[in-house]
Amino acid sequence: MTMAYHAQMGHTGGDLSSADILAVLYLGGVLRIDPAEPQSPQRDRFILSKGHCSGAFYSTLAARGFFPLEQLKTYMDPLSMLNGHPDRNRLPGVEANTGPLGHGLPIAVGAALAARMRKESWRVFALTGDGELQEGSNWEAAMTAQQYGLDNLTVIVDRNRIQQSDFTENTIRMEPLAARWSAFGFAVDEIDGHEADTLLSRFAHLPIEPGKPSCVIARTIKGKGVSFAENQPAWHHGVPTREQLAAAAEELNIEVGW
Ligand SMILES: Cc1ncc(C[n+]2csc(CCOP(=O)(O)OP(=O)(O)O)c2C)c(N)n1
Ligand SMILES: [Mg+2]
Repeated sequence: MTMAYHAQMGHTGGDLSSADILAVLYLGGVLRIDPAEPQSPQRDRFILSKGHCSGAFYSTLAARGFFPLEQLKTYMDPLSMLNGHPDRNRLPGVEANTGPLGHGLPIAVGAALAARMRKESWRVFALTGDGELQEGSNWEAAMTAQQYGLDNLTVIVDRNRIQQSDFTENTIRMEPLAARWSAFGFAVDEIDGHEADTLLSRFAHLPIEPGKPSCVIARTIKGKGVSFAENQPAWHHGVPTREQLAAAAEELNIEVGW
């Protein structure tokens, strides 16, 4: 919220819906990564397919030690390493340039297939939005993952039920989402995307089913943690006023960063 306030841009709703998932993956010890060696060949690959939620992603990478927290102040500045959408050529820890929806999962499937062909044990995780899944390319990628039995791949869906301007079910209906993933050959689990323990124990036991790619549908709330932003389509790219930033910090019981 502080970054969006200073940049006067951002995708705060989806940042907040995915923050707990990102925190568990990066700070809960799920991803086998080392910020001191971001290009280690054996690392797990995480791809933020919903690349517009770079604010939450950069905060998480900084908290994990990929770059100094201080650098978050450059969010969206001209020539900053912290673009509105992640850039792997600029920022350590970023595996793929994302932002155009529907591209991250296809890249993740290619990476998982590469690991399989090389007989490597690293794993691939992709975090997608639920509106994003209206892009047909995701389902082409899903069919490919099924074809090759890529059980080294986990798709996490941030199921906040809101896309850019409205609820998903008013736009292009996504349900029955779990049944769809299952029909596309994935082993599926649907869990609370804000419960750290639930997320941790789910990610500690992957794949969900040997021989199949995994899909974790994380039920989330867009704008989670900030009452006036929760479940409000307008907060998809909402930018707080100084007063709203202060109110959000008070609700979250944290200091405004700067
Ligand atoms: C191909 C493409 N079309 C449109 C956009 C503009 N856009 C950015 S975010 C967004 C909505 C995404 O909704 P969802 O996937 O549900 O993300 P979340 O709710 O997690 O923010 C849209 C349409 C885009 N980034 N890429
Ligand atoms: Mg959404």
